[in-house]
Amino acid sequence: MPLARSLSVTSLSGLDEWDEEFELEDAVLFEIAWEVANKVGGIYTVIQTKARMTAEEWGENYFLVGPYVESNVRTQVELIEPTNPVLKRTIDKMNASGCKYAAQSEDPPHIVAQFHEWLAGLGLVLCRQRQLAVATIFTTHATLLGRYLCAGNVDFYNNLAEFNVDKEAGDRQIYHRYCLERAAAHCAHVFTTVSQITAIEAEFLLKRKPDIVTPNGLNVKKFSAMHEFQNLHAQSKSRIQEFVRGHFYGNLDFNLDKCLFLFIAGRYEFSNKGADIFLEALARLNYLLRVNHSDVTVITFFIMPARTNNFNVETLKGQAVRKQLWDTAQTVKERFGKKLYESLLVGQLPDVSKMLDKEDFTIMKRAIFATQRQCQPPVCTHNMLEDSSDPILNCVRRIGLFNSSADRVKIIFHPEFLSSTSPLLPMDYEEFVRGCHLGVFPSYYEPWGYTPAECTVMGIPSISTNLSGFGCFMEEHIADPSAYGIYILDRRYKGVDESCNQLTSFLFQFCKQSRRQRIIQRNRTERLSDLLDWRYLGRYYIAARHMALAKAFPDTYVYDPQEPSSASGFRYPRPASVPPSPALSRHSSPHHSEGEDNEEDERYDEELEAEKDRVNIRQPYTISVKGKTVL
Ligand code: G6P
Ligand code: 1S3
Repeated sequence: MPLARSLSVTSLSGLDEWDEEFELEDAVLFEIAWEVANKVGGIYTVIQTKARMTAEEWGENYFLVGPYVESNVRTQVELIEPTNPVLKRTIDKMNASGCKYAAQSEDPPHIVAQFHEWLAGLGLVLCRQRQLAVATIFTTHATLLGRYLCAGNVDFYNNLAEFNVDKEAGDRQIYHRYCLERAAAHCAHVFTTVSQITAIEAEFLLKRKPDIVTPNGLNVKKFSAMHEFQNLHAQSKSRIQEFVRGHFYGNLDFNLDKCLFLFIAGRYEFSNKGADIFLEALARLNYLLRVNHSDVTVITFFIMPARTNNFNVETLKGQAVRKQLWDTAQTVKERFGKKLYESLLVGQLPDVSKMLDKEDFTIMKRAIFATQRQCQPPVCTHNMLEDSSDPILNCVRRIGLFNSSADRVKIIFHPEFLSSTSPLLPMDYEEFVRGCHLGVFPSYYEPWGYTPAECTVMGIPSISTNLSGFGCFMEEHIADPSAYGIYILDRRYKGVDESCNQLTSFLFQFCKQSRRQRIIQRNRTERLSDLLDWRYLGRYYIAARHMALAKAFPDTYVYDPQEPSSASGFRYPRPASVPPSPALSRHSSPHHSEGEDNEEDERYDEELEAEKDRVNIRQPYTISVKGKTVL
């Protein structure tokens, strides 16, 4: 029995809503990945954030297949009986035969199956080897060999064409996995990857050029009040400040209101993720801030999971001391309030000099005594299992950034992902990002890079690179990315030292911005979120699926790619309202209010919308089903 569904595609900002309904025939979509309901890294985010949009398109005929991990099933999966009879039969047969390959049904639907990464790729190779009637897509989010080569300090991008891939894979003892990845890429009807830069890498290392690039999107949360995300920044920032009060107890000799919170987060690949160059740039920034007598303090968080043996005592003690000081203040406040109340009850103004008695002072002195500290605030929040060989700690030792009073740049290495149940910093990742001022991701190897994308949709500026999929994508779609708080570091055409200087300069310029400039910049950053929404980027996945269906079932589906035209892409114009550089700021008056900033920004929003209307977005392909053009 053929199943009918409707498909609706909405383009960027709903500019040209396409809502024609058509029969997608009896097709079923499977998406297979190791990270389905199993968080390891970025692929989980791709699948989890895209699921809603894909389910809207495919309804009950969309199936995600992942590993059975009991704890994940309990927390992330709702167990139900399949309603599709063909699928039910298949699952029953698989169950009965111990999960072996089931016999074909008499009335098979058109199946499209998308396999992510080499781990799932084995299924694709077997589908093809057994000549199953399945339209297959293989998506690689990074190449195995690329990741290994980059981690080994190789001049990767200048030597892409030179690598003897078999030998390199063999030398790194990943030959079997490499072969699987390459076989999946070659067997697939459609081969995709997440960015242009990884497409080039795949062409050289896997020897197949991807058919289509499917950039990673996010679910963009829209608030009814336009500046709600600014309020959230202020709320989350105050919670980070609370943590900092505890961490730096006894050494709080800097102005918390003039503190900027920077962070890097992700898989702990020291040089691939650019932690090496970031630390070096921080050392240079520290020097610049000191010699320029800056009153800004930069607190930098490294959130990268490593092997640990829980939190360390000094870090926990910091939060305990802070809590104790807070409790003491509350106790004294209550005693003070009681005396004040008694005095008012008898119609007298209180004698302020007698409001605090000896006991109050004793309590306070005891609390202050507890804040005395013989050591500097710790760099690392946890006991590291490989402390002496840890690359971040070793680099910190070399550059000497030990959180001393003289340093304007402080470092906090939190070698565990954040959690709202942590006794130290009880915030989840999203809350933490919102409270920071700048995300720094100077990666050398980054096929896409969700971290700067997540910053963008939350209105937090970020630094990425022109070697990351995200950085290249933003460069392509924004006329002046840095004006929008998207700083793109040149790691492609510059040497390491030059890139490091550029990074230092980005950081130093950022530190020189006034609060008002930061607020305006955050407003601009947040405006880019439409660009990263699955509502727009999901169309590339749709195209990949139709391309695969057309290749596997040419009698039913036709896919007709069109020549790209200059009008096919939207580029955010340079913001005209307020210059991004502190030197060019039009308002020097200290009385200029945040309200005025917002009005000015709203005017700019209108300009931007008008520009979006002018530049229409075209589909780069058409799709027809049984001779009828549907897209
Ligand atoms: C948001 C809040 C403002 C606050 C500002 C602080 O914009 O709405 O009330 O003053 O954040 O910005 P900053 O960059 O200094 O953290
Ligand atoms: C990969 O995860 P990673 O951090 O190892 O896949 C992600 C999702 O496509 C991508 O954002 C990231 O760049 C890749 O490196």
